[in-house]
Amino acid sequence: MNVYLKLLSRLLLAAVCAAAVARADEGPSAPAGPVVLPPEVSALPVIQAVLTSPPHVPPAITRTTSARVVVNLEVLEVVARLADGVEYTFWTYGGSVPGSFIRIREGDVVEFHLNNHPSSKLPHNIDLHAVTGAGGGAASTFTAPGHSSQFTFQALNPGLYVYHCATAPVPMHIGNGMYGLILVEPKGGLPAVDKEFYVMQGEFYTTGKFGEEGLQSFDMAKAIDERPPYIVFNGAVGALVGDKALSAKVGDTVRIYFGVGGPNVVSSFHVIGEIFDRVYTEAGLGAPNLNVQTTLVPSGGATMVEMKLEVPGTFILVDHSLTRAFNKGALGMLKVEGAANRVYYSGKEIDAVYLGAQAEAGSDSAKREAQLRSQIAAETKANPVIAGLTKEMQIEKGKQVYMGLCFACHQADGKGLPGAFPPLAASDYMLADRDRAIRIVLKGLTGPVTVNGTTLNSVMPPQEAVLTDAQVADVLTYVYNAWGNTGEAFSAAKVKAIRNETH
Ligand code: HEC
Ligand SMILES: [Cu+2]
Repeated sequence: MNVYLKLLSRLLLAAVCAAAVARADEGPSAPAGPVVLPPEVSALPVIQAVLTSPPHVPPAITRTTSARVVVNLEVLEVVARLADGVEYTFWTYGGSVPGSFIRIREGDVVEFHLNNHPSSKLPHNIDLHAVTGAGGGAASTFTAPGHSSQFTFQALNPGLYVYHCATAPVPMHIGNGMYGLILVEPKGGLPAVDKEFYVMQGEFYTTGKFGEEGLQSFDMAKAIDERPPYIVFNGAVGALVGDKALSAKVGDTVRIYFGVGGPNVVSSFHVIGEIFDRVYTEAGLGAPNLNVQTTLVPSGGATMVEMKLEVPGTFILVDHSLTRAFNKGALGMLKVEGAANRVYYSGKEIDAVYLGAQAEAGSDSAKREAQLRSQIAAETKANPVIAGLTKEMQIEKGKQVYMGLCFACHQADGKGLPGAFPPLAASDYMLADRDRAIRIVLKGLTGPVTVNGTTLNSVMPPQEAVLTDAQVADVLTYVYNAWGNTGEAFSAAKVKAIRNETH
């Protein structure tokens, strides 16, 4: 009959039979009535907690005394996008993955309400790692659809803590998105920063492969084998890219509250092109580690990283176990605007490409470029009509960019690799739309793409942080004129216009 009732009775039975056995997943516990608070606690001001969905963080706490904080968290089962064309039934706290960010202060007495929406199909609960008490609140919050549970706890330890569902089967509830972060600010507060962000990594065990379209469901066998098709930041592939990228300005100090929901996979958290000035390892509030490149974050754990942004650009957040980033979705972006500091980073030195033995053709083309340069100089003196030579020059410069960057995937002969990288040689897809080609090089490409009748569903990383407008124009001029392709030269001005496009 009713799945939920069956499950509930199974849990009750398990609780009775195994009363003495410690369980990670907690079934229901009978309500004991509201706690009678001592007068000094009941005298505390009552404050309604501000909850935010990712990547937002509630404002810093400015009060200097404890409070009774009321948290109202709603459990919602929602169908939402996991990747382009891929949907998933997420179980959430507050409608988002990760769930709402909760911010309280050390010493606060929290009146916690867990409200399970009537449209839910299953009971849920919550285990907050910030709670000192059996199950972290799990048994006290076991809540049927259309019900609400209340319990009280005092935040004894400051820190950044994961919360998650602990209803059986626990890995399935977490694997469907039931996790989030609760920050317990220390009494003295945290150091002030200019921007704070909320990012969590978690993996999804879909029945279909990565990118397989349609509504996907949870695959328990894959979960047990720890073979997730998706490992993502903030609940979906691309949740933090393009117009959803995190944004800041040069000179800002940013803090990322980074957690791992799991249920299984740990993260080697790294930001490409930045160094964490401070890492509060495992979100412990002792002295931070300084000048860290990559920090390991356990499943069911968190960290706080802080970095001052010295130069503009797009900085890529990854799990540095990199196939997770480039093939499973664990990739986000931090876009930093402001004036360049070319001593810190001279992003425009276009000839500094190293060409290894594999890219011999590239170094020949460097020589050829030098020849053409002097030829142009000579020719310009005698003849102002130099258009043809400029295109040839762009082709040679573009070839160097190609041999330093694109060839690793699309191959030196432009034929790609079947099943992994699409061809650029005679690519009907590429040749059909020049602006789209510029956009792909700048912004990357995800989702299914059909080239010469063969469909691939992979990820091309964006190159906008790596290449100048001129380099993009040159490399496309090269690929549009190599391996039998023919096409006009691309202009840096056109690339610039597309780079500045708003979505
Ligand atoms: C890390 C590997 C990688 C690198 C480096 C890379 N690409 Fe790609 N590229 C891909 C993948 C994978 C796809 C297909 C993406 C998809 O299926 O969504 C792709 C797709 C494309 C496409 C559209 C498909 C086609 O064949 O017409 C173009 C054009 C393209 N890349 C050009 C470039 C150029 C130019 C560079 C160098 C500036 C480059 N790529 C660098 C992996 C890469
Ligand atoms: Cu649950």
